[in-house]
Amino acid sequence: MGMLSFEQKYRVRGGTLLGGDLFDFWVGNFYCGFFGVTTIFFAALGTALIVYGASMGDTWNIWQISINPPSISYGFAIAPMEEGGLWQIITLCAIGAFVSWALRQVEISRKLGMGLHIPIAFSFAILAYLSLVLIRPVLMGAWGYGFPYGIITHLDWVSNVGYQHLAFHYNPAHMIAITFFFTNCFALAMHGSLILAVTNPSDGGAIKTAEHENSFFRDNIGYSIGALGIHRLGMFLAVSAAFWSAVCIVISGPFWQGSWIAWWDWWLEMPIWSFPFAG
Ligand code: 07D
Ligand code: U10
Repeated sequence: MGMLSFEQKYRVRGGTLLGGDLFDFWVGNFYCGFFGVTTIFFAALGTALIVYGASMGDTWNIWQISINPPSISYGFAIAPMEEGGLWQIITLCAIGAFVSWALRQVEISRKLGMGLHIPIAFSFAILAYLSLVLIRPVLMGAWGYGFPYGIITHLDWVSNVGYQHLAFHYNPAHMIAITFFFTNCFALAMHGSLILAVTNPSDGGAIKTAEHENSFFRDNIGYSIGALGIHRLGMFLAVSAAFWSAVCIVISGPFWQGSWIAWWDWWLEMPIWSFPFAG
């Protein structure tokens, strides 16, 4: 059972979105709930279909296994199993499992009487996934624009789509997404190391307090965002990284074809450069 004293108090019935009392119970540490059942259903079915798809392929090499989307010529049709139909069902299972997981997070948050920050943050990860297998394929006109489910093959897909736009580093939304990912990494490194530093004093030393945490950053960079603030910053950076990732791939194809380098021509074409006095 739970490790924290308050769990006995909050491990109560209610707060469910669907199913009422039916699945309102725990299995050891884990809350079940209606969406726990649907998560397990979709995840198990999807995983089994991936293994089935691998068995129909020509390799058991973990790096080479790939479940490919249908060819573009199928458009939005349901493809035969071995020609992308499997990918379509696995995609449905993945979406079902991810959304179920988010809704299970909502139910647990409601039971605990806390905010919905966790399911909201996870929803941005789901959005990024949906941008690749649902939003962009729908805007482009075929399921075949989704990425293949394989370790090497999905990397090949990223490379191919990147070079279709000549130099993906010039995609402005990709730039912003990367900046958020790297800043997030930096912030988490600072936060993790700060927490380890204050909670692991030298032998016989006392564990340090929030005053020390604030003082460290004030002495070092002249500013401390605070214990609550660093978590708000972390959520903002993480959610923004996923959001701008979704934007960067949705604009590539549906809203901008060709080179991302050429997109920056708007700068060269600004009338200010052709003013008479510009020399
Ligand atoms: C999509 C994950 C969602 C996860 C969910 C949960 C399970 C459960 C359970 C194991 C968003 C999944 C849960 C499965 C499993 C158990 C127990 C998060 C997602 C729902 N790029 N690029 C990105 C960089 C280049 C290109 C994103 C860097 C090249 C294309 C990110 C570089 C070219 C696409 C990023 C770089 C190129 C991207 C990916 C450097 C290739 C995309 C992260 C340093 C020649 C993709 C929405 C992401 C994208 C994407 C970073 C280089 C092309 C910002 C740092 C120049 C085509 N690139 N890239 O999306 O935006 O996270 O996807 O060079 O499609 Mg890029
Ligand atoms: C965390 C946390 C937590 C907190 C926190 C934080 C993690 C428990 C308690 C911390 C988190 C934040 C503060 C959040 C904000 C962070 C981000 C958004 C991430 C990105 C960060 C930034 C964009 C900020 C980056 C800022 C930097 C790198 C500071 C730059 C500083 C300088 C350039 C000055 C460097 C100072 C030096 C070297 C020493 C002192 C020097 C001076 C005062 C200058 C004058 C110098 C002299 C008098 C000495 C003579 C000069 C010499 C010898 C040469 C100097 C040469 C120079 C070029 C300066 O988990 O919760 O809450 O808060």
